[in-house]
Amino acid sequence: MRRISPVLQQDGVDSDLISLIKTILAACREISFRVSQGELAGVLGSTLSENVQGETQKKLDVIANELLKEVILETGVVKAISSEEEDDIVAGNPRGRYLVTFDPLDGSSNTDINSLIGTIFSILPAPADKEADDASMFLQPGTAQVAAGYVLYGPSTMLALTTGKGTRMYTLDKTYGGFLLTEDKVTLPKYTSEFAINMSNQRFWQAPMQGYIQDLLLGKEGPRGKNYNMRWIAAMVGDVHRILCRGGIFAYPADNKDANKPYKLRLMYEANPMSLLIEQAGGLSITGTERILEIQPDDIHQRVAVILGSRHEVETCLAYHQKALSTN
Ligand code: AFP
Repeated sequence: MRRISPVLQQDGVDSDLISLIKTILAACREISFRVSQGELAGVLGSTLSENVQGETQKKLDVIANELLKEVILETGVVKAISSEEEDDIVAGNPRGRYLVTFDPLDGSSNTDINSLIGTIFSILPAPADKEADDASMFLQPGTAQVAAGYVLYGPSTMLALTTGKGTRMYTLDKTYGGFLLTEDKVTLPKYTSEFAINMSNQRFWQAPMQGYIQDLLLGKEGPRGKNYNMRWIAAMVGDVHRILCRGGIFAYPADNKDANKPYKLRLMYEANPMSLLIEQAGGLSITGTERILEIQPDDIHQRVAVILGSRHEVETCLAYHQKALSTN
């Protein structure tokens, strides 16, 4: 089985980028250990970082954020980081070549029930002509990402990673401490009969989404002519992992539950990295009107509607949205 470095070298990935990815993964191994300690995490402390020793009474998402921030900034190749857990960006080395965005613990409410959670990260090139504390550096579309991935803390700890040459999966070998390649070419089936959506929001969705899901629920007797199954993990990282493994469609669409917050998921920390992983595996990722990876961000914490997964199913969902636009 192959370790991560030779695989990335074979893909021609820059050596600084390889060491940055490996540093992120070192932090994720530590998070994996903490997560596996469950209720004991606050009592037994750390294996990696001296600085977070003694601070372990904090919640796991705060601990994960601090670990990632600390080790990423220490690499010297990162100009700034932006985290879902931080209001502002954190400046690093002014000459650093990369920017890193991350959601340290996606699905953090699942920690209370010992269910799936994960770390999502995205790496962008750092513009040379801007100061390290200039947040506008991060306002690049998802197509600019040089790497994106997540580490899923489940029964096994798994990494899904892309550097633009397909999506690969690795499994953490806890006996030797590294990630080993376990799926060289993740390929999403084009067709699916499984969907993931929080159905409790149904009455708040816009008409095209209402119509699309209604037709899935009608099953064999409806226009889709087949029965659909539903899954919802309440951690995007878990739902996307299932889709990368066996196909499906995931949606967190716009809703009017709260007029000030029509979307839930974050573009830079969730939607962009997941969209790159999905597209690199042959799937599609859209908002309902546009390709997510082409969105020009205007704020580091901006939120978007997300519809991603198996190509044919996402195209079908898109057709419901386009039909609504053309009849309006
Ligand atoms: P948290 O990380 O705050 O728990 O949110 C997770 C998440 O953003 C995403 O990972 C899930 O798909 C979604 O929220 C779940 O949302 P619901 O609360 O509507 O189930």
